[in-house]
Amino acid sequence: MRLALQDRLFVLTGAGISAESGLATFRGSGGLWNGHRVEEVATPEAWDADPELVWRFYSMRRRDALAAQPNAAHTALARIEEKLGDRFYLCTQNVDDLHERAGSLRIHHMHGTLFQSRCVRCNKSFPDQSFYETPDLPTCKTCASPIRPHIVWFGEIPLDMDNIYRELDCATTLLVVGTSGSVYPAAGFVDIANRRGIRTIYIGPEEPLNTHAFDDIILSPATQALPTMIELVP
Ligand code: BJW
Ligand code: ZN
Repeated sequence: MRLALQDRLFVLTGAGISAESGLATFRGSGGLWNGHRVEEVATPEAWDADPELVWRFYSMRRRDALAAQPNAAHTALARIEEKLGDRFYLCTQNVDDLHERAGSLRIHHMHGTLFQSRCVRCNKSFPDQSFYETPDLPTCKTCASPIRPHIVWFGEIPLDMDNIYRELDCATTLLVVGTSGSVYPAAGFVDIANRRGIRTIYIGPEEPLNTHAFDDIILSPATQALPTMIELVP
């Protein structure tokens, strides 16, 4: 992936980039949590049926993310951003904060963030690192409605799609790292890139579902492939 001075890089990351930091992927060996598939805990229906279960899931995710450290792949992307400045844009599906802790600045969490919550009625998000693991769930100080994780569940619209599409529209290379290509709209970014005729590259140890859509597939863990790319960026 040698870049020229005028190139603009759009990076999409998924759970695979945090796998080597010890955070479980969604569709990796056996799925995720206490026998629950992600579709059972990451939906508005799950929230309506059992908010306590959903909060226990996200409390565990907060605990795991707080204990994890950024790895060489997160750091490599931050180094590439240092070189490219505003010609770099990182869109992550991940809700952990490992990209930020590695130094990434131009980053957007399209599926929300673990360390914010919001009132279901007022809709205003706020920083929150608490664990809610008892039936005594949090409520809004203003309107007393339930507080939910600031996460985009299935059937909800990912955050700030307009800006994502604007960035995709002016990118010259799309680099996708560690995502199975099974969840839309992120899995469709490569099709948008192809319609624009820009270069598309995938990095991960196994082929994603949309593998046919990429120009190049680098079958390698992110911590091995990404650090070697720093020198290819002017
Ligand atoms: C490594 C590695 C290493 C391992 N190095 N790599 C039918 C057709 C098309 C679409 C739909 C449909 N029915 C419904 C839909 C829409 C739906 C959808 O896509 N469903 C599919 C299941 C089909 N999507 C939605 O509902 C989305 N909203 C939407 O579409 O709104 C409409 C709209 C869109 C746009 C504009 C206007 C309107 C919302 C999706 C929300 C997803 N939410 C979740 C959970 C919340 C976050 C959380 O709790 O963390 O987000 S689901 C879960 O999947 C999570 C992830 O961000 C997301 C993607 O998973 P990811 O990252 O790909 O992880 P894995 O586990 O699948 O893959 C890991 C990869 O890493 C693997 O490939 C490994 O090989 C690799 N790997 N080690 C590099 N060391
Ligand atoms: Zn409220």
